[in-house]
Amino acid sequence: MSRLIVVSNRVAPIQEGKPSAGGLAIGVLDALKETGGVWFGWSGEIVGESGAPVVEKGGKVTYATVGLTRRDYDQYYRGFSNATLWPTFHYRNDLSRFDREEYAGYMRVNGSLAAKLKTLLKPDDIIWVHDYHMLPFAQELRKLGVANPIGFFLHIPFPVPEIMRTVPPHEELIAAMCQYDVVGFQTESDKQSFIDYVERTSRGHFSDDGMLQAFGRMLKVGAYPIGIYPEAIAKSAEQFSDRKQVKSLRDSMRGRKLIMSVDRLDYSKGLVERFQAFERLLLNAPGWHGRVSLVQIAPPTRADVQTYQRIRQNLEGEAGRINGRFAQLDWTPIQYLNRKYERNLLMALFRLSQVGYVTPLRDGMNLVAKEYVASQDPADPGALVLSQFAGAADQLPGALVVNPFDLSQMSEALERALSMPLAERQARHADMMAPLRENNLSVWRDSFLSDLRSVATATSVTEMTVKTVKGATEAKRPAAKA
Ligand code: GDG
Repeated sequence: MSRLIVVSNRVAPIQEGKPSAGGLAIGVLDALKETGGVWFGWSGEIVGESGAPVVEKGGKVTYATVGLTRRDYDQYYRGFSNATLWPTFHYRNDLSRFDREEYAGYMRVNGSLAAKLKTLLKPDDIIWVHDYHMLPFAQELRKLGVANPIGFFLHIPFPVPEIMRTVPPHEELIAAMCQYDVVGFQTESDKQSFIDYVERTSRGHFSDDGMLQAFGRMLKVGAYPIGIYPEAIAKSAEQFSDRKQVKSLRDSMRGRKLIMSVDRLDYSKGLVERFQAFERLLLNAPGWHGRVSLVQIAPPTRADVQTYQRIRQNLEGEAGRINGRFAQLDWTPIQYLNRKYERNLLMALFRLSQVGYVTPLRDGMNLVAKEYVASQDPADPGALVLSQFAGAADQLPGALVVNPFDLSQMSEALERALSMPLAERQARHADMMAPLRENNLSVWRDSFLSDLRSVATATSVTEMTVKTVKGATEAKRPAAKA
């Protein structure tokens, strides 16, 4: 079996089982731990000069990491990736900026990372690239003559063409994405947005077999919703329920109901709106005063990006204002914890709570929603209030689906979730567990990689045939468009 090379912007630290608070790291590490392979990307360090990859082994996974210079970090990571692509792909083009030098830095870093990866590659490796930091990575590898199969998975939403076109080099980026053999999205609607762009703007053609013809290339385009391992999560949630911190929270609740939210601190997660909808519940239904608390865990990420400093201040302000308005001597309505917690502890806290409150304004998938469901005690499960703009809403039929821009609807859903009878909670939980089991993380990985392997084989067979017929001597795989 060929070696799997996973490429992502950030490689999680080598201590196994301790990935950073981020869906990509959690998904990729879990997927790699089973199959083994190489994980290549940025070490998280800023260095004077970026050198050759540092290679270390951790269990079945080989970690190959490189540092970034301050200039690379500012232009590629903070700049074009997180100040242009991230907001735009989350439909926040009001927060997006474009700077030509940052874009040049983004392309340069993709080129230099590709050159570094090339030194580690074997001819039969298959390469799986992840996320918006690396849209042009295959194009850069192809320029260097790499002919291996290369797939790409986008963890975040892909915007409709009108939004995509607000990124000035949009066509270059899409042409670069078409250098992959498989391009995967979280949902059918993200996939459709990409196809719409290519068909309308670049005169591509998508056929029923999932193949897209565009920019002189044939590639597979599909939806591969990322999953979790629900059984493992259920087990750790149960085991960790005895932990001191869980018991002391349970004791401090003294029969009060608990609404749990966990998100990286990010404007796409709809935290302010969520607090305001909870405030509306307290306003409209005073019977809940003293009987329900919202615990929001929000570990900081990208703390040096200015927009993230603003959201933090904003959120602290809102939590303070709402608590000031409603708190009683023995009751704090919102507990806002701006730090990271151990993963198993989070799952146990999910299990302890009566409501999971997951209301992003836009989200690729949202693993927290799936983890919340998997953590529940099937005999007495909590209810899930979930945004219609999370990819997970397509897959969790038992959730109370809300529009996070409608505060009244969210507060009504909270009240309904808090009062939901046991039989309904059980039925909804069972409805959600079935698809979680069926489409677990292995299914996500295996279906993507099986498409990548078969497209790569089909393409090389077609090319061999073409070569034989024409007697051509061109490279095995079509070269990247310059
Ligand atoms: C991106 C896309 C897509 C959170 N706080 C802590 C902690 N977490 C863990 C959660 C969950 C993960 O981080 C967050 O995953 P999400 O999917 O909710 O969101 P993103 O980080 O934005 O992930 C997203 C995902 O990629 C996967 O494709 O679903 O749409 O944006 O697993 O539990 N983990 C620990 N401590 C915390 O305080 N240990």
